[in-house]
Amino acid sequence: MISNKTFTMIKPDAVEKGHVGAILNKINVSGFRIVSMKMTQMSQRDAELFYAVHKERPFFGELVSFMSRGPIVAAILEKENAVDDFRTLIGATNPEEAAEGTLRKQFATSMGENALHGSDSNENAEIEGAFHFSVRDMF
Ligand code: FUP
Repeated sequence: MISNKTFTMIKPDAVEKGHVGAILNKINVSGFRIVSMKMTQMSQRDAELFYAVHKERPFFGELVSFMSRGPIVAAILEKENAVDDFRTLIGATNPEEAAEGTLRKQFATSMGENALHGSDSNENAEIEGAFHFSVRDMF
């Protein structure tokens, strides 16, 4: 079996609403193994760096203030086909377009406050995982 890794954040909206346990359970029963995990809060600069690819977009300021307004749960997850399968599990960026049974359908409230992040490629999964975790925290 070829396992690969993805990176996720349970975003401040979902942490504030007490959805961490339910989200982690769904991730586990969907077959993902937790490689690394922590609760942390991103500074404004952390969020600007993490989302630098979006810095020219009109929503960048809101995205940075949202992602730094409270704690998140960051995790590296492992599974066969992890990147694509996790994006299927979380659903579309806009929760109104997210399929039934997806985490964003269940827990997101808007395009901006959409409960979870999931890496969009193996390369970005590696970069994003390394943003939050050192090798000694990968199990
Ligand atoms: P996704 O890959 O589904 O997380 O979405 P993107 O990488 O396109 O966007 C990253 C984050 O920017 C989203 F989670 C929410 C925010 N965003 C907006 O607030 N408005 C938009 O029009 C697009 C994205």
